Amino acid sequence: MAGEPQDDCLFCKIVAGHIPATVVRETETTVAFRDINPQAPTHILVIPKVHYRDAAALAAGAPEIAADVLRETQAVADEEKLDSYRVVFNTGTGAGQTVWHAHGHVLGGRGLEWPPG
Ligand code: D5M
Repeated sequence: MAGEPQDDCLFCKIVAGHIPATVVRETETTVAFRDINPQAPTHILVIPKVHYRDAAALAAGAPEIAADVLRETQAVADEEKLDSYRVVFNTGTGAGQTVWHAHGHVLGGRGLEWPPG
């Protein structure tokens, strides 16, 4: 069921503490941790504790938690002292989504080109 932890979900396992992660922030509804394969000096993932397959499903099913995730991207940027940064929600295989638990990438600490690849 949407929102319920999934046994086969990597990020649900991080939320449960069953897989280690470098957690930088945690709230009642979200966890932020460093990406294992960083694409910038700062590359942090902000995820909801509840399981939704992508950001759109999260926004539809739990809009208040989607707002929490967005607020946390700013909190992460503040903690990392980023005045410019990018938030990316890869949605769908063609966009590069590989983990099917909603997550926002916070990228910063270097110049970021536009358009992205
Ligand atoms: O982003 C999924 C991201 O998740 C990708 O940048 C790697 C990251 N990842 C995968 N496993 C881990 C663990 N164990 N810790 C931290 N980060 C991880 P996507 O947008 O789905 O491609």
